Amino acid sequence: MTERDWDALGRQVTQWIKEAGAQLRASLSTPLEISEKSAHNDLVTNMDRHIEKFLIGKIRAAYPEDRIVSEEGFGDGAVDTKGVLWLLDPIDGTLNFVMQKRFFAVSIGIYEEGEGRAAFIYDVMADELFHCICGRGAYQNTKKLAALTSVTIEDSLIDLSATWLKPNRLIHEEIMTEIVKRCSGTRAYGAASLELAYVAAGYLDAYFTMRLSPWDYGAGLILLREVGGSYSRAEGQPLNILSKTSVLAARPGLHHFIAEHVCKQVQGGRFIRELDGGHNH
Ligand code: 2AM
Ligand code: CA
Repeated sequence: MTERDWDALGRQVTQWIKEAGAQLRASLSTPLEISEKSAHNDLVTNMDRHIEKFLIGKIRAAYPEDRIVSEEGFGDGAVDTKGVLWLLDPIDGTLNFVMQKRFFAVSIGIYEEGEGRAAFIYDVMADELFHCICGRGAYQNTKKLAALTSVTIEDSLIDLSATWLKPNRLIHEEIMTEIVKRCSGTRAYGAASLELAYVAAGYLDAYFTMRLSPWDYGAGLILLREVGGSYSRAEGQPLNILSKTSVLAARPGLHHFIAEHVCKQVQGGRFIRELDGGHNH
């Protein structure tokens, strides 16, 4: 196996992702074709499919041996992490794309033999690219991100959707109540890749969600690790990058604190149900 030129790959992917972003911005002034997937708020548009095909075309032409796991199903749908694996979401935050026309991203995470190697998360409307080649530091456009330091629960800003605080089938609605009461504030943006990038950039101290797929978190977790952040499933167990899973991502000490809190709640009889159904294709 020849060693890959990751710097060259970084330049290529940056160019592709910005081109995808330009197409997405242009599409906002034309009518979108929108259809529902699993629910009325789980949408897919013609642009999700178009951008996925566009990026897969570029990846396949440059790296024909690599495999791709992507949301709209034009990838390979890998069942293992052998070789180089691209986790690709053409539009992360499709509901935002459709309803707000902002705060959505193109997300690309690249793993080699299961290890994160490079990540690219492009906030299309802000023209802001969070990126890293592992071992060389993480960046927000040209600004290098600082290593994450610790914070107390009282001084933390936590990203948590209200979905997980009302009755639902995945988590007892009161598990996070104490955390919400003690922290400085909560936020929810509706685009997992950007929310993970915000934890990596220190804009948020933690992100907690019960239901993400590999293409949603693949790039974000790589970026987070590069700045010394921690991540796991909700109760702190290691996360398998090909599974549908809960994700808890945070500054290191805070991650431990929240995971421990969740464990105690579960031991006290409150439930968590992991989807863990593997990827969709
Ligand atoms: P998506 O826009 O690519 O579907 C919304 O809180 C965040 O969770 C988005 O990043 C969204 O990604 C992701 N998500 C994953 N599975 C979802 C689902 N079944 N319904 C809604 N959002 C989902
Ligand atoms: Ca998507």
